[in-house]
Amino acid sequence: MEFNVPLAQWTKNRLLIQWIEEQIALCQPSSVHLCDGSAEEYDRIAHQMTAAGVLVPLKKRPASYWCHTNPDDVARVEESTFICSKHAEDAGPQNHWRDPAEMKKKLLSLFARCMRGRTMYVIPYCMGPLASSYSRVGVEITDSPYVVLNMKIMTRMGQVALDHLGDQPFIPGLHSVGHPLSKGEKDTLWPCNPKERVIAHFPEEKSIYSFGSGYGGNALLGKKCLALRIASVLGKNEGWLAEHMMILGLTHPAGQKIYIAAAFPSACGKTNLAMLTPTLPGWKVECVGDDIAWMHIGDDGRLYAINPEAGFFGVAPGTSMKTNPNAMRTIEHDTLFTNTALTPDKDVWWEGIGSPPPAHLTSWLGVMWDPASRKPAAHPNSRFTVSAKQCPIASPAMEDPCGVPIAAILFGGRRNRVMPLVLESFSWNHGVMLGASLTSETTAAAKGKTGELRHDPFAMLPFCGYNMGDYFSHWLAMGRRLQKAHAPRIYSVNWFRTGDDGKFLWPGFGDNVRVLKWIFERVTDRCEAGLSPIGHLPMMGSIDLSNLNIPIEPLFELHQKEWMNEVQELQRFFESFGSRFPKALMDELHQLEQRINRWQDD
Ligand code: SAT
Ligand code: MN
Repeated sequence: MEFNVPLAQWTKNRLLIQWIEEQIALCQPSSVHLCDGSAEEYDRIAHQMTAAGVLVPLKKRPASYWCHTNPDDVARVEESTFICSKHAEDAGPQNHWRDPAEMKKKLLSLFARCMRGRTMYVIPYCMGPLASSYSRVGVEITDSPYVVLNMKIMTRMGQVALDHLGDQPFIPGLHSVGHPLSKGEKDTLWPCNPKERVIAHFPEEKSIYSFGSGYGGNALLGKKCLALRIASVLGKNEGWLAEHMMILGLTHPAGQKIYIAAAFPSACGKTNLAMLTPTLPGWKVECVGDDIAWMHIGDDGRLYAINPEAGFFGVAPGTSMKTNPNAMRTIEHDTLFTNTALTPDKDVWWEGIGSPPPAHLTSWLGVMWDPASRKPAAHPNSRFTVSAKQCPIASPAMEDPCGVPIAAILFGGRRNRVMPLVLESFSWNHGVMLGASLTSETTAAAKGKTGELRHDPFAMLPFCGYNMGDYFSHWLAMGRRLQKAHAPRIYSVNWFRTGDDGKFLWPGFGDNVRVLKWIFERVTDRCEAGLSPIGHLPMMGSIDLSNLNIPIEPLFELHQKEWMNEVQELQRFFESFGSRFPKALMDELHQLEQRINRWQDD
């Protein structure tokens, strides 16, 4: 077997050496590349992929590339994602469960000789700042050079991760595109195996196996697989939280700063919120993370969050100088674009970029785009991969090993009705119920129909590695451990309410700072709130609407009937967790129901 460096020289970690040797014997690659994570390594792989026609270098953006995937490999595949706990009840009704022994058998046959004709890459990576005791090291073995480039951007990868690991155990992740090459067979631009896709997690042994897809969360195992599904199990066992949340710093014009964490389902605006350009003068936002938060209780009884990632894997369509100028500046160079459109002068283009499509555009399918086809030129789930360091408003706290203290937690989804613009919970437990109640329209981030309302508690439905009933209990338990005076306040927000004409009522993006300002004033005890049956609402005039000419009332319109339906639907959903659903949360729902029944609709 040909190695780029001798294995024993690359690492002294015996567990790692043994695991790599076993995977080589199983997958039978033609060569092995042990990653060091250097810039030279990245450039060398990018050049090889360019020579093979997989990557197209961009003329307008230095050190940036465009690529497009197999049309059957464009998003996360939830129906092929499994939690393989010993007992089905431990995976919970929200997960697809498989018996671990049976799944292992299936995986062994899928992975047998699956890397023939390919290079096996071994990627050690650290999730979280290198100096943080909260960080975790994973090792991903993959036959996809595209995965190597993405992991280099998204994580602290290579030698630094090996150093952090030392001789300790790591979280193994085996990944293959599932497309071995026989002698002389020419590779395709995007090898994958849509018929045999499996993304399997073993929460008891803490391991990950992914077969058949090379895209995003299916293949970059540090992200959803480790930092959410496996980490959620670690968090439950060890007393912390792994959440699908962005983290931002918000500074008042007078200088006081707070940190906010916010959970929204995939492709619902976490990145845009995390990089917000405030439309209110004097306010400042800094980005700590755009997708995942690991939160621990500090010695002072407060909740601290780190961002385990080092980069952004952001949705391209809709990103423009108007909606997210900081993201646009972040992706000016050293960026990978996947499934956007490509302009004839070798730049990227997507729907909502803020300029009309140029003539002779290459679509995400790699062919000349026909505007008359009425099909988008960029795939709705097309993405940019870029280092978080490039963000002009990246928070220096991103590297803080202790994380940032969280003052407020937001839950939001796409709801065209029912949920008001913003709502503050009465208590921690009521806030946990708001999280558990999160419902949102499906987006292109996952395979399947878009625009359908579904329950997505805590925006974790596809990402919680264990029974969600237990997960709710864990949140309640965390609340009991937090010092009452310092526990973050919990909010529900909804930027997506529409009027009778179907148009959004709220401008969103930079104007969301108006809602953040109200939250800032609430958590720093600067303003009173009004009581409603569903929670605390802003008093008339307390959302700053200066220089914004919109009526605010429709954004807070509540109808008793709609809320009765909402409660009934939530009751049905909560009951689906059976005895694993915490009684305290059902009590919260019943109290809400009583308040709604007593409520006078006006
Ligand atoms: O899981 S991905 O990383 O592909 C994107 C998402 O769904 O958040
Ligand atoms: Mn996400």
